[in-house]
Amino acid sequence: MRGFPDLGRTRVMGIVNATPDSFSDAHLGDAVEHGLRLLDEGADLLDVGGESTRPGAARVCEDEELARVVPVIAGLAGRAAVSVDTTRASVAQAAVDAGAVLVNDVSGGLADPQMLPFVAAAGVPYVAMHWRGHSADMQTRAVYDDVVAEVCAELAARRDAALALDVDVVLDPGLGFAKDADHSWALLQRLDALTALGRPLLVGASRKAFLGALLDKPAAQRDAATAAVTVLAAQAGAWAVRVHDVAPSADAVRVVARVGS
Ligand code: PMM
Repeated sequence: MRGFPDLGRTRVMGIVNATPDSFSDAHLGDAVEHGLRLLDEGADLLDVGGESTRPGAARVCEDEELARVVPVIAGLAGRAAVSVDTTRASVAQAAVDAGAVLVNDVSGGLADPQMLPFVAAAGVPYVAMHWRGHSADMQTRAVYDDVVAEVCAELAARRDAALALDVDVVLDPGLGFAKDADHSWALLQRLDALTALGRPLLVGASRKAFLGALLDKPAAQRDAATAAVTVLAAQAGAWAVRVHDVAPSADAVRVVARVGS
């Protein structure tokens, strides 16, 4: 991965949601301070997003998304490796201009045809997540005969589209996106099938509903389960995990690395 030397362990990406309506934690006014706290707790990079992607969420307009993320990225870049969580090429462009070194696109390039050409031209690494449509109605697309095979095939297509433009691409199964709880568990069971796609893997399970459904716990009480998923991801050789509560995952990836995966 260009710009991301091997650390000998899974990276921890700390989530900085510059949104008023994220499902489990929102930081509009204090996003930079929140990001710096996550760095202190051991985050290797910070993922700044301005558009909530929780199931059912309505889209924010481009101007609003830009107004939310650009100042936060500018405030964190230089102090941290920052990624931008966006499906819009225009927002990715403004974020990279403000210092972002990675573009995290939950649509894997499907929402905006300009996204892959932009990251190719900019030469920034790119996360392509498995996606079947915007959050407003994505759960109607949670229909699979074989979720592991279908997610792998759809991600392979996004991988090939990125590689055709020489984009350094990370793949992500998109837990909870157009997936019910059983689909997310099935994918976690088969992280080997995802790493077999031959690209670095990012896993985002943090505080998601499938953890809450298992444990009957609200989002604020799902951090221990999130750390358990971090262990599974690290053991599977994931490149990074994307989490709200950084400290437990920062410890977990070091424990797994010490034992050897
Ligand atoms: N999940 C969310 C947002 N962005 N990006 C990637 N690459 N993978 C994910 O699983 C993912 C993501 C939703 O969670 P949030 O609203 O807490 O940020």
